[in-house]
Formats: sequence, C-alpha cells, structure tokens
Amino acid sequence: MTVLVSNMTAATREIQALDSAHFMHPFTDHGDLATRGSRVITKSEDIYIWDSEGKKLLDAMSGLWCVNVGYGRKELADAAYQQMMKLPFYNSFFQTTNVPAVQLAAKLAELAPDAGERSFQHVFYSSSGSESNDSNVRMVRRYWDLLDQPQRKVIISRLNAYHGSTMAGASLGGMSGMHAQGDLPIPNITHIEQPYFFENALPGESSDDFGLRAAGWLETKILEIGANKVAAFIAEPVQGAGGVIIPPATYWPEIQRIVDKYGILLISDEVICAFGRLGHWFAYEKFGYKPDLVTFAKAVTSGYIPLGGVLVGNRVATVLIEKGGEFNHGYTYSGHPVACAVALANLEIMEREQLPQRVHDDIGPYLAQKFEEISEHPLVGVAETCGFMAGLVLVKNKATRQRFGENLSVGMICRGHCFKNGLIMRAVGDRMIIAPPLTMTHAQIDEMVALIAQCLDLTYEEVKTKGWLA
Ligand code: PXG
Repeated sequence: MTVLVSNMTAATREIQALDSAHFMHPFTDHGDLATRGSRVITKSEDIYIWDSEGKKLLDAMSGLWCVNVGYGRKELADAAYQQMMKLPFYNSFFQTTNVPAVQLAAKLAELAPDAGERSFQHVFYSSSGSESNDSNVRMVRRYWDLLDQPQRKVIISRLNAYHGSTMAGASLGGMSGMHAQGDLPIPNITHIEQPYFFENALPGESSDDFGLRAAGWLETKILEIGANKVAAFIAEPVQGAGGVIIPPATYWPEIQRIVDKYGILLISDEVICAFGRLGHWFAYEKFGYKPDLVTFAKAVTSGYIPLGGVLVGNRVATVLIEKGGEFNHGYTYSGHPVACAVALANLEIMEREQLPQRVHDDIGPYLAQKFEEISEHPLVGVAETCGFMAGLVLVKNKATRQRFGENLSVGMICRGHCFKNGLIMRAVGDRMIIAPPLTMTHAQIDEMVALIAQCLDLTYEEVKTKGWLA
C-alpha cells in the first residue's frame, strides 16, 4: 500500500507523525512505515470502517478475525459502561470472585458441546490468545507432573501454525520468521508439517488419502521422540493466520485416533475458529474431535474489549483440582469483570441472532457458492471456504496451477488493489483470505464478492504487464 502522505489532510498528517514518533506497532517495519504513514482508522459501523480521510472500507477481516457481531453494537458499550460503574475491576486471586466472570464461565461450559470424559466445566481466563496458550503450556506440564510423569514435556505443533506472540505462543506457532528472531522455539516444542493439500499433496493423491498421510506425521513424530516424552499436540481446527488452511475430512479423526493411542493431551486453539466462525459455537464439534483444552479469545467479546482463556476439560481439571493444590499461575486481569460482562452481552447477541446457525445453514453455504464462482477466475488456482472464512490461491498458470514462487508479493499487489477499492482482504504470501462479520446479509456478501472479483481483475492486469504470468 502506498499512502501519498502529502495528499492527506493536516489532521491525518499530524497523527501519522505522532504515530511514527511514538507508537511501535506489532509486526511492523517502522523504517518503512515512516516513509508511508499509517492508515488512521477513525470510525466503524456494521461491516464497514472509515479512515481519517473519510474513505470507507468493507472490512472482510472482522478487524483481525474478531468482530463477529459487526461494529456499532450499543449493547456491548452499555454492558461495559454499566459494569464499569458497578465494579470496574477486582482481582480473582485471594479467594475472591466477581459475578460476570462466574456467569461467563458457566455460560461457556453450557455452550461447549459434549466431549465425553473430556467435557468442559471449567474456564481459566486471560486477556489474549497468546497468554491463553502460555497458560496451556503451564497447565499441561503441571498435569503430567501431578501424574508422576514429569518426563512428558514435549508439545508437538505444526509448521505455519499461529498460536500467539509471547515466548511460548511464538514457540508453539510454526512461523519461521518468528522463530528466526530471539532463539525460538523454546525447548521441548517441536513441529510437524501442516495439512495443506494444495502445497503438500503428492501428484494424483486424493484429499482423503492426503489427510490420513498428514495426520500420520504426528504419529511418526511421537515415535521419533518417544511416546512417554510427549505431553500434548496443539493445533488450530483450520489454520487462520497461516492462510485459512482447511484440513481434509480425514485429518481430524485420524489425529484423534493417534492422540488417544498414545494418551497425549489435545489442545484445540480456537482463537479464530470458535464463536460461530465455522458454523458452531466451538470448532471441535464441526470436525468431531474431543480436545482436552480449548484456547479462546478474539470473538468471545467480538473484539470490543480484550479477553481470552482456556476451556479446561474434565480430564485435566480433575487432576489439577483434586491433586494439584495451588496452581502458581494467573494474571491480574484473569476474569476481568468488564471484559466478562461484554462477553456475556456479546454471546447473548450471538444466541439471539443465531449466528453460528446462520453460518451453518445460510451465509456459509452462500459464501461457498460465491467462492465456486470466484474459483473460475484466471488468476485463481483454488478458492475454498470453511464456515464463514475463505481463502484463494493466486497462480501464475491456471491450467498447471503453477505458483508465483519468489514473486509472492503478488498477494501484496492484490491487497493494495483491495485497499484502493474499499475492501479489507488479507494477503498471506500468495493466498488471499477473508473472515467477515457473521452478520453479513446476502446483499453485503454480493457486494464483497464483486469487490474481490474487481480486485482480482486489476491484479491480473498488473502481473500480466509485469510479465509474471506463465
Ligand atoms: N491463537 C490463534 C489461533 C490466533 O489466531 C492467537 C492464538 C494469539 O492471540 P492474541 O490475542 O494474543 O493475538 C491468535 C491470534 C494475522 C493475525 O495476521 C492473527 C492473529 C493475531 C495477529 C495477526 O492473521 N491471531
């Protein structure tokens, strides 16, 4: 994105200058940003945001995978205001609790589908997905220590996974760029390849066969490490930040068979996939597996206020509670009353408007149908959806599905056209992805898809002119 700083209003330029002087953004090259100037987002409504120059953008990324109920929900602001006036904060250490935190834990336990002996009655709170995954590492290690198996330390994750940006979160994640900075991963975390059919399937291999083979990489890794040293496997139901990587239907059942066979804990990181995104309250239900721990954050409050946590399944909770005594772990803001009050109001909206059901029965299938049409575009190698998230691959040659390889900036070119034309769509290498608010009408989906098609056309013309097509 090139922002012509000189064309901006004085007010925008002033904020950009202060931004550049003082605000260190996440995952940002500040030298580069200083030459461009940030886009200043100032207001929002429904599925749209506006920048400080008055430009309107259709936000097909729900902020950052979180604004599931859309922008401008007065109920959520009211819930925060009322709770702030009553009890803006009190801690949950030292044998104290607060009403919204208790009610939300009970509500989450009610919404989480039955997972057999692993079913969820308990919640451990944090303020983000990253912290929640740090808590997972602490809980998993404590669990095995209490079962007199302290040698079970290794957590297996996947390449191209995203589990956050703290030391443990970034280590659990499989992003090579993150591991390259700061001696990561930390010890006892290792990775297997992701189940990315488009990239990793063998010529002629069926999706089902690939799913079984990809899950088999977990078993191979367990045997390589020694089953009695493996503590847990962590995975996103569908990899989000990695580019909406949707596993084949055979993948999760086989993962379940393997973790059961070796008795290792299963962590489902649902920071993106829970709360309706895949047409269910929790995504493990969609894929039919039974995790021991479920990470949540983001859409639990639709991003209106930070909140995260872990659903702790009975298998783990029973050991921690009955054998563990004090668990020396927690955060100032574990069970923050205002965040929990907003979450309760948010879940109420989701229930009232039946958003998970809506994704499952209505807008999910409608988006899938629209993405079938998009898959016809000459620049698109494959276009796929899962619930209300979607991804497509930009290719050099549609017939052979040849990829752009080192010219992965094709995604950034496409993203630039999206911004210019009023659409927020994310680029992950050569994959373009969306995760729009779950409130979208059919007309709004049509509007979004028309913008995507227009931006694909513009990208096609640009890469053709550059001579990148084959
Ligand atoms: N797990 C998953 C599956 C996530 O998607 C986290 C954990 C960490 O959550 P916090 O709240 O600590 O950020 C995430 C976050 C992207 C992008 O570029 C995705 C996330 C965060 C930032 C950027 O798509 N996901």
